[in-house]
Amino acid sequence: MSVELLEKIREALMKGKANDVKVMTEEAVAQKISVGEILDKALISGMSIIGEKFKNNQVYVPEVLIAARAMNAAMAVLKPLLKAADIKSKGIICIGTVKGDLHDIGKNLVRMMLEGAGYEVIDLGVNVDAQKFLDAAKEKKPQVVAMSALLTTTMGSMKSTIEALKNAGIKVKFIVGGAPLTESFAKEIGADGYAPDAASAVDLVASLIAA
Ligand code: B1M
Repeated sequence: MSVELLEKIREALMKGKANDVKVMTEEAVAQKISVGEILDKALISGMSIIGEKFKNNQVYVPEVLIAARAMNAAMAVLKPLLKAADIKSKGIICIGTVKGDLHDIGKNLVRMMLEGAGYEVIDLGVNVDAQKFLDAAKEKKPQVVAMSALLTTTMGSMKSTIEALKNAGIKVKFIVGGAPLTESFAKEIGADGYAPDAASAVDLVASLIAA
């Protein structure tokens, strides 16, 4: 019975049916299915299937966004219980679109996929300068700082941000992404990793945290 309900939640999440996901998540809670089980077997697993499909061009940005919206609807039900159940997040990530850059659709996708995978994500927004990344890193103590850029003219901000945090003695992994970026650019500026898409960003974060 509970397995069936979790499967139904996962299916509805993948179809982006936010209201159904919310209602069934409430039902699962009422049936005393643990928060961890709802997360792992329904929500996170549904989002990771969507992530894989997105990576393989089997689904596109709109499908990912509506699945993430459904995920958020379920998370609103689970959040108060997460604290009570003392479920630990897999890690803390500070994410932002770099200084001078206002593009946030890709960054938001990365944030949602990371949240869907069980990370606590602090979203610093757009046009984030080095000082703001530095302040957030000091305050939130993330394992990973994640930067997005969509303009060739703003990619340079990534390098200055990495330098500013390294010079301040902050021990954190840096990942970068965004349409104009490449793996070799990421290496050149001293980032720990580059991800071409949101699902790969989740894999990258997992491997960096595990290391
Ligand atoms: Co702008 N824009 N835009 N724009 N815009 C581009 C990027 C551009 C390529 C269009 C073009 O000329 N063909 C061009 C950049 C050229 C360049 O520098 N090479 C451009 C320009 C020039 C500009 C302005 C300068 C235009 C102007 O005003 N003259 C201006 C700049 C404003 C600013 O930022 N200061 C501008 C403004 C805008 C809008 C505000 C109108 C709007 C942004 C709305 C918003 O984001 N809220 C906009 C849009 C929508 C685009 C396009 C059309 C779409 C971008 C997008 O959202 N893609 C874009 C052209 C295009 O890409 N076809 C364009 C969908 C998104 C899911 O993909 O962001 O690549 P993407 O994210 C992917 C991956 O890159 C990766 O994962 C995501 C999902 O797989 N990824 C990461 C992204 N961040 C990551 C971080 C990671 C890991 C992976 O780890 C941290």
